[in-house]
Amino acid sequence: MVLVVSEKVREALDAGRAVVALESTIIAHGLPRPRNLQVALELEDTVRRSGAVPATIAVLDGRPHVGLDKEQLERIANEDGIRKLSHRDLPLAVAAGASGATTVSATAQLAALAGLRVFATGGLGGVHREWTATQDESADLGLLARTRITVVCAGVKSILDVPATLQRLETLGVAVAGYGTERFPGFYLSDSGYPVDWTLQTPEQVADVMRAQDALDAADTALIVANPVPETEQLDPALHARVLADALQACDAEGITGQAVTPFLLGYLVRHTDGASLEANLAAVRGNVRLAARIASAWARG
Ligand code: PSU
Ligand code: MN
Repeated sequence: MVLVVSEKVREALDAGRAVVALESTIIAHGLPRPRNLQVALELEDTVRRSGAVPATIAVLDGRPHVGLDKEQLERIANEDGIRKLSHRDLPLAVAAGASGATTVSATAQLAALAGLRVFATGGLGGVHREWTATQDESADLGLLARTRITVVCAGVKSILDVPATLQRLETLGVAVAGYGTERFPGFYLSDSGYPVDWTLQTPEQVADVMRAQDALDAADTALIVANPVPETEQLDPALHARVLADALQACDAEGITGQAVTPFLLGYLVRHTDGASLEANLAAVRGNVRLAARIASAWARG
């Protein structure tokens, strides 16, 4: 098999211990250097301190890795030419011997292939505003509609069309639950302005849903656990609204399309909020990683 599973991850899986998958696009393309490497190391540490084994996923020299060591994380954070790989890019990158960071869709696919069940990220991709003109819908959604994995996220990125994304998730049959909230979180914001139909309160309840998914033996779909950033750490909603409107305009004016759209918008927000959006993004990711470790532990306890 072309997949390289690190020894630590392999041992944990064999022993039935908790493992949390982490994506690498946020490191290579979602966060500025040098903060990105610090964050990558910090997130892995958070998983360990929460009693689980971290498995950051990326492709290096054509080999998909589940679990990276420090040098490999450094390559993803600092090497020039690290591509952004969604799941459709994986065979192309493998055959070309290329290196790339994996998005939610590619990470979820590789994690499931390695036998991992719990995955933490910041915000999912989804339906972009202007969808009627661009047809830009993240490949994250389609992949989660056919992959049995639990994704802990702070909702979908607020740069997106949130209600359209929620509708797509419903149409695709992907389960969504708020964690400790009846509101769908808004990535940088605790509340996107839209409700969720289901609320879970404990990691054990999440694990119960995962077991029910398996017991029902229906099509392999994901479970999205939407975990809001604490209100005290969210981005000021008024600032968010103002800068986001400018960012969308700039994206359009500069003719940015395809894979470049999301990194452009996230970068614009960081620069025009004096870094406040970065802090809110990190607060969200940290909370998701901690919760994912607790869910993985509840799942491993059986
Ligand atoms: N969450 C973050 N920052 C990010 C991403 C998620 O906090 O940069 C990445 C994820 O890898 C997600 C990707 O899959 O953005 C979506 O990109 P696109 O819209 O091009 O599908
Ligand atoms: Mn896109």
